[in-house]
Amino acid sequence: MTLLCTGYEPFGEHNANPSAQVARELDGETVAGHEIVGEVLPVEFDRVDDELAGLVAEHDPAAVVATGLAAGRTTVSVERVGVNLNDAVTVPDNVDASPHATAITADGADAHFATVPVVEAVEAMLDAGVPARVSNSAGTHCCNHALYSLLDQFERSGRDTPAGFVHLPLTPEQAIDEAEAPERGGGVTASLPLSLQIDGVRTVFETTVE
Ligand code: PCA
Repeated sequence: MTLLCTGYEPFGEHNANPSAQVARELDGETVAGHEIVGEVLPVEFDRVDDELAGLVAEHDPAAVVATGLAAGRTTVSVERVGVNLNDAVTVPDNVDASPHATAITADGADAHFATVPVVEAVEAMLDAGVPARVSNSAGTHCCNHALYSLLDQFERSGRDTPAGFVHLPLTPEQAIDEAEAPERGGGVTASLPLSLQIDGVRTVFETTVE
């Protein structure tokens, strides 16, 4: 079977998205006899559900780990919960949709817990030297939408495939590119090298399927 790893396109003020880079890098790797399929999703609230459903139908994965960028985070963060809420806050999606306090699914549960082993995955990353933590909120943008939608689709269809979401920090290259006048005392946002981010997401898959 396969393992589905999704990343997201760049969005908002960002010219790159490390999650897309991670998905592309992991594409074709094998973990515990399963081949990782890496795919990049559009940052569009209205397309997330169908894109994920299509990828699951196409690849029939043994586990799904979706990933996205959360600039400012200091670690690889494994999300514990997806909530039934869309709010773009101050960052419209890539087709300028900006939902405000709307449900993802009108008749859905308020929240779904991730079904990957969240705590064990974080412990394994820490053991492997990857700065990581459990996160108790994936926010209300497309990343939370992906986590909630995956879990909701699986619950409704009775599919017991583990699914989860990992938020990633900026890469150092991106943090430098986005920094404003650090030589004058301006800040540089927290970052982690892409290689550590890749190790982290691979470890989440290993913990889930091994
Ligand atoms: N991060 C955003 C959406 C796409 C992405 O990579 C989020 O955290 O929801």
